[in-house]
Amino acid sequence: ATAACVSEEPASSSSDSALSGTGTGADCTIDETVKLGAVFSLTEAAAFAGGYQQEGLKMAIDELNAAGGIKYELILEDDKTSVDDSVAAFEKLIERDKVSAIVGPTLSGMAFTTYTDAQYAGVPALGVSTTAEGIPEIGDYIFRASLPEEVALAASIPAAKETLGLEKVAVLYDSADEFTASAFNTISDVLKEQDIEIVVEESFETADTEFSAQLTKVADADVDAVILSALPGATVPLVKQARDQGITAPIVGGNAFNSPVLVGLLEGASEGLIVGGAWSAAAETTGNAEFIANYNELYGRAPDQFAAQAYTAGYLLDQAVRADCDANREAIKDNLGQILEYDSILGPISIDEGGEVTQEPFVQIIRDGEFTIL
Ligand code: 1QQ
Repeated sequence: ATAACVSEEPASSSSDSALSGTGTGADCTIDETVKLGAVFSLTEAAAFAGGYQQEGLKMAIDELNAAGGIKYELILEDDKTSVDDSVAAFEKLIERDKVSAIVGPTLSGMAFTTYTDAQYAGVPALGVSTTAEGIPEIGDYIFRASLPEEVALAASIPAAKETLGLEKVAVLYDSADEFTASAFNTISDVLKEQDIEIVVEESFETADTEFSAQLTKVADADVDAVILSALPGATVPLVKQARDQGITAPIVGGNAFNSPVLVGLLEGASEGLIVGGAWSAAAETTGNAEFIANYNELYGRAPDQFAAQAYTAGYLLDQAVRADCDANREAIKDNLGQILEYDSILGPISIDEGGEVTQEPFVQIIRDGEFTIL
């Protein structure tokens, strides 16, 4: 972000000459191993995304190391979907490992705390799934290669309106999580713009498993669609219970829905779900087919959006390092905010000085258990 938005100025920034090399761009050579940290939720509630993120990022780092000139070492930490563990992981990477930059964490709910620490320490952090409002504004060391939920919903709701002819909808949201609560604000704004009436508005909390009170109101209202802002933990029982209660209305959601794990857990109940997100297996973006094939070969499963974004982050960091052939924190910070139209598997992507990403969202519908572009 611009100086005016910086919440805390970095304490100090030291420069290690061994981390700056010779040559530029593809010809950059750096003698010292460049340490990159990653903090993902590899266990507990957000592991549905963290597992893919670790795989995607590792794959990118291996490819970059094979390309030569710069040797990256990836130091990976599990935050166990907990704010305290996420803070401890950032602290370890910053103080002990002295990494040049950090990728992650998985959830916005953790990023609001960990990014304040990274900003204070002067360590660039690049989010790959932190979609809530206000993330890049935390400071000038904070970036994201993660489609903001606002952008995903601003695409998925109009697309759903066009496909389904929406007039009256129910909005159900998790009011306890920072990402889902922030998305609820966006949903309300987009519905208003689109002249779609909210006839039921109900909230619940992240760990809830029983939704009959909210769903009875939805069933009584005869809505054209249900707009849902939830993490997969609540989405799965909620959608299943909705179908069991005889609610057949299509369900529309954002980034968190763009997950094969979710589709698997929902079984047949995922049919017709409409999702807005950062990546599609069906997108004909540069390198996408090759990425999918290589990923399948390496991990024995298909990648998802979270893998694709983490993979892209590896390349964006490499671009930022190569720009001045300098892997010091300060140089990475300066150059991450100058990425103009990088042609990625997510499509053309840019990151501005304020740390915000610009890319086209993909709206998909789940048909026969598969994501198809709408
Ligand atoms: C956020 C998200 C989550 C759904 C990522 C897994 O978008 O917390 O911002």
